[in-house]
Amino acid sequence: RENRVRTLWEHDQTAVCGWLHLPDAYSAEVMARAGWDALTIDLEHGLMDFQVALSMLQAISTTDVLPLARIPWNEPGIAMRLLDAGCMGIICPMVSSQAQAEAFVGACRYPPLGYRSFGPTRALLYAGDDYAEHANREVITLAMIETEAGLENLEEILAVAGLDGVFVGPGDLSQSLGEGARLDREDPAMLERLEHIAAVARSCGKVVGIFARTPEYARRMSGIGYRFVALSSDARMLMTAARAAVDAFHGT
Ligand code: 3PY
Ligand code: MG
Repeated sequence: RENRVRTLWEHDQTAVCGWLHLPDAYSAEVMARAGWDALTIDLEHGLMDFQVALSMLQAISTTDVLPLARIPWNEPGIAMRLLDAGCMGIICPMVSSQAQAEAFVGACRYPPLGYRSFGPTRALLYAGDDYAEHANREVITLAMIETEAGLENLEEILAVAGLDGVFVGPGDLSQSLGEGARLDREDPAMLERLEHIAAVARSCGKVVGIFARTPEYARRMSGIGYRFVALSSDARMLMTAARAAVDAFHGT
């Protein structure tokens, strides 16, 4: 199967990623038909457990959308299980130091590049019998920059071999900086930081991504070099569309 996200990155184009909080295979399948380049099953703030995440991966793989997951924390066991289940990339929250980035990337790479244990149960079905030969090349690793320390240690984190890039969590980053959990910030202080992160990552030849609430903001980020934009969430989209329909009925 073609890795849509890597193909876009090879052409310096932006991948747009849907975000799954609903713990359900059918809703994942519906989202997979919507034209996203990738879908992230969010095991940090989403409501699914491993069994449901597995059925969501099976639903997503009825399409060529790239299946990714955000792990709940920088813990190798869950990263390895999700990769074995056929996830083609892992987003790790709260990476604040080079050592943390190394631990994360190592969990996602087979030796000699890392310490991932061998046993690609469903990954073999998803990605072919030769999975083990290309997994280290294929699997995407994104470390989240969403703490003050992570921002300070950005260069060291980006220097980790095998890390594909960094992914900004604006809510946590704002909170960590003492500015409250805010998304889609337009203020110069935040835009300057976001431009800095993009410039440093790109100068290291790495990808930079961000979570956005609106397509307008995601496009703006794409315009300043962000090549992976995660947009809203299934639950938020459902709520927005449902509210709009009820409001339209009432004429409000
Ligand atoms: C954040 O904004 O902190 C995120 O993790 C986005 O998902
Ligand atoms: Mg966060």
